[in-house]
Amino acid sequence: MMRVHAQPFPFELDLERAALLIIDMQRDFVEPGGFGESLGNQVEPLQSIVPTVKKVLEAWRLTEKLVVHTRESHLPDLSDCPEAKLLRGNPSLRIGDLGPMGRILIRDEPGNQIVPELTPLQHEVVIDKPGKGAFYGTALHEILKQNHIRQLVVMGVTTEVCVQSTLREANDRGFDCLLVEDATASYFPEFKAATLAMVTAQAAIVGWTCTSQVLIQAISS
Ligand code: TIU
Repeated sequence: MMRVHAQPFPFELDLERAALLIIDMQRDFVEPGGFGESLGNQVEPLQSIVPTVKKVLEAWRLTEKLVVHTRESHLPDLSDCPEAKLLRGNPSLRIGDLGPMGRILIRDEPGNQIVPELTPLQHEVVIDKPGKGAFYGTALHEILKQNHIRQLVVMGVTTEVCVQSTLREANDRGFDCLLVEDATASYFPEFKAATLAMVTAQAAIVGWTCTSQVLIQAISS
């Protein structure tokens, strides 16, 4: 066990039972021309965390513990995309339309790949997920159980959408979650701040948050 300085109180990290979970650091959200921009968002706040996510990932890889990457993606025939999701809003490009990085949010298209700085290693787990939460419609829970995981260290985008949905799904399944504050981002800074506050409120009702610096210090010691 190692004690990590965290909000709302220290997190007792048990590396033997912990996995690093990186949510949706895909070109579709982080780079211009993808799904995120098609919804009317500026991608710069998401781009700005890539070096921090990379630093934590590199420190975690040295521990040789489990790494899981997720991608929000749909099958080319859209059979796993509910009509409500497909038709929602008034985006400049809909899911499945051809954009500058291939078909928007479609599995294996160039825009659906994890950004090159964070490319998964061969042995790392990659979960393709049709929803915002990483547990819905995926094998994530089974994989975590097989690896005897009880704690999740979470990074990625966007804080209040896929990250928060995943934290809540994980929390209900009995995982203790530690969200890395400067390794998560939203298109809306006020939504990121609100998410960090609501996750840790009420004595860690959903989980804990910490900085990348204290996490890296803890796992590197
Ligand atoms: N739109 C938005 O903020 N997020 C998503 O659609 N997906 C994820 O958060 N990955």
